[in-house]
Amino acid sequence: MWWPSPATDACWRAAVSEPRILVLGGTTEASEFARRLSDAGIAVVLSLAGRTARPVVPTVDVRVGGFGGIAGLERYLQEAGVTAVIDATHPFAARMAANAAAAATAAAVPRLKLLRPGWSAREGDRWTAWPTPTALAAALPAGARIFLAMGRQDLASFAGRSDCRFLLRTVDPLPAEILPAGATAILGRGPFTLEDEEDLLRRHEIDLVVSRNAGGTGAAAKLTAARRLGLPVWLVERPAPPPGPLAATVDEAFAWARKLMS
Ligand code: 3Y8
Ligand code: NAP
Repeated sequence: MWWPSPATDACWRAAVSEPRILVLGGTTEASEFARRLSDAGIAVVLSLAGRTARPVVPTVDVRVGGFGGIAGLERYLQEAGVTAVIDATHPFAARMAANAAAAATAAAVPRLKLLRPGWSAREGDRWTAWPTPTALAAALPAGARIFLAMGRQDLASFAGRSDCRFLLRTVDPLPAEILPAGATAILGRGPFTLEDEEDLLRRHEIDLVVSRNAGGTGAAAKLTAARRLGLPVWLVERPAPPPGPLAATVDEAFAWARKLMS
């Protein structure tokens, strides 16, 4: 499905009132949702921030990079004739979520947040929830060997804990200067397998797994591996989403989009 430039778009929009959906992506669900819309013959563009060097995305139209704040996104919605926005960004992409809600309101375009449920502890789990990475970092047991599976954005919170030994996982290589002292850095993007996660925790003799409560399946294997090895898991709780309609699954989001277009 081609995605006309705003310049040619005005006349095309005048001719047809074809639905065009903007999916704010960067998650497994966003990619699956965009693929299903495209397979149904609906014009869709999947938007990424450009945080990774080589994103893995479905064969749909993709745009990469920020919009330029709320005003930039509002302008994009109007110029590209977007008829609906699905914010399917990661639960911790709070600024994008807030901007999408404000810009969609300003442009009078319907918006839905596709927000997968958080992970919940089950029998055998030893989980502790924390409100912020800073509070979590301050409470880490001295000298612990920590698997830090939170990417790079909150690394500064752990800089002061040089008494801990960190195993860090990011999608792209980290600049040496932001690596906590004594840390081991590995690369990885989901989805991860249970066997690989268990092997990783054993090989590095991890005492404690630290993550964000991202939910979903792509990064859940480490939690099962921790349970099987009897390891504690500390999770940073997710921020509240902006007010407005929510979908917990791709099916729910698809039904919402279908209803809008009927
Ligand atoms: C650029 C797109 C897929 C999508 C994979 C999902 C799972 C892995 C959970 C761990 C935790 C982490 C991180 C994570 C999750 C999926 C999914 C999800 C956590 C990609 C992607 C982009 C990003 C950005 C990246 C951040 C980082 C966060 C790694 C693509 C792979 C740790 C978040 O190295 C970096 O600079 C990474 C930056 C933002 C958070 C951070 O603070 O560092 N995601 N992740 C998106 C864009 O440009 O808009 O590259 O293909 C998407 C995925 N991230 O099925 O292929 O279901 O969403 N991503 C966290 O939860 O704490 C990994 O390692 O166990
Ligand atoms: P964020 O802090 O909420 O957003 C910061 C700025 O990045 C936004 O204001 C926007 O810039 C730009 N941006 C974010 N997501 C975008 C998207 N999908 N398309 C276009 N621009 C986007 O976001 P973040 O936490 O850095 O996450 C960035 C991306 O990585 C998102 O796509 C998210 O889904 C993905 N991701 C994040 C995490 C995580 O842990 N945060 C995990 C997995 C995937 P402008 O203001 O210029 O528009």
